[in-house]
Amino acid sequence: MAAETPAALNPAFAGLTKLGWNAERDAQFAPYLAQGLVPARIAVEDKHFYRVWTAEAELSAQITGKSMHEARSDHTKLPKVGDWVAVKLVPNEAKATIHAILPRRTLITRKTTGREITAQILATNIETVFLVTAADSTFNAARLERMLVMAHESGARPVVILNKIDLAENLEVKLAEAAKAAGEALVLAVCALTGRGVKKLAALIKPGDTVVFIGTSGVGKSSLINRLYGEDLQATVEVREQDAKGRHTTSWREMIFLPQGGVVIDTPGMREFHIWAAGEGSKETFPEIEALSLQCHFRDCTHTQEKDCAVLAALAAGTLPRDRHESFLKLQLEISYLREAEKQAGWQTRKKGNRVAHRVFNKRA
Ligand SMILES: Nc1nc2c(ncn2[C@@H]2O[C@H](COP(=O)(O)OP(=O)(O)OP(=O)(O)O)[C@@H](O)[C@H]2O)c(=O)[nH]1
Ligand SMILES: [Mg+2]
Ligand SMILES: [Zn+2]
Repeated sequence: MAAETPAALNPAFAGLTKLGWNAERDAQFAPYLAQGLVPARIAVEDKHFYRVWTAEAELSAQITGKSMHEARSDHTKLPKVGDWVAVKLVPNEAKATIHAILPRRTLITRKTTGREITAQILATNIETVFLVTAADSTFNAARLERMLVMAHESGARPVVILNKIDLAENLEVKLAEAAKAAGEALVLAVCALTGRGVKKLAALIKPGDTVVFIGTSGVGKSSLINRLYGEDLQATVEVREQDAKGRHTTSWREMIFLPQGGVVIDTPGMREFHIWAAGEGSKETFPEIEALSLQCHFRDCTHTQEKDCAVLAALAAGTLPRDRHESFLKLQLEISYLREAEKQAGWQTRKKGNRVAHRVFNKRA
């Protein structure tokens, strides 16, 4: 018998495969099954209240007092949107308690704004991160680069979405800048207003996939998701509130199941992006600089003033654009600042958790 034959799925959980459940999850869940718990996925998170999806129903859920206590010293232990969890059903009520979180295959974090450096998990167990940016006057290639670093660290595939192309001046220039920032990541120009490019976007989401939309407020994340969904999403999801400008702004993270298959996570917009635990992400964002640096004389070359620096040589020869080098240096500065702040805040354990998630993902890929 072929060793590759996948383990048979527990038929009771077949309803979860469209949400990404698989034989690996089945195996992870075995000990909880023995305790009479049921698998579910976190669909909505609002403070300590959750909505979860089981194979049969959508339930409201809360974590146990014990988990709440444990999470006080490490809030990565709190369930996040996208998490697979083990829940105990409350008999005769559409309620459950969350007892455990299954290992996170990928997770996307950002540094929260404020004086303290803390990582906030935006979503977990995602295949693709759509980094949405608008092609209007708010377009900013440097911000896109920072978003890409964050996405590369998540373990998920990043795709750059340039929305609002109907409002773009010099679209070609912006597309070129986006492509340069994106490196090897795909760049898609779309318009949520007219639906242009949305078919191509939809084609990137396969049944069983989970994708997340990330980007600053107002770039059109929810509008694009509405397009992907069809017409009735606004009626289905009443988790929006109107801000002062009368605009619908997403107020919390939520999972949406697309009729054509695939799960989409909408996130509230953020004012700025910061890098959390950067490292590998920077290399992937600047692959040409990474390639050149292999030829630098010093292994720890900073590409600023060293002798026999291949990056500086490429810059002098004009084969490496000056603005790419500048973006790279700016990013390094930001990373070193964050590392220092991180060290002082004693966040090493959290970083370790992050790396484990990468490894699990890479092994699977
Ligand atoms: N002209 C134009 N307007 C768009 C397009 N996409 C979205 N908009 C408008 O931009 C505004 C913001 O769109 P949203 O979808 O709410 O943006 P968001 O990214 O979800 O914003 P937050 O929920 O606040 O993070 C709305 O008024 C949309 O109608 C587009 O392609 N072209
Ligand atoms: Mg929104
Ligand atoms: Zn160098």
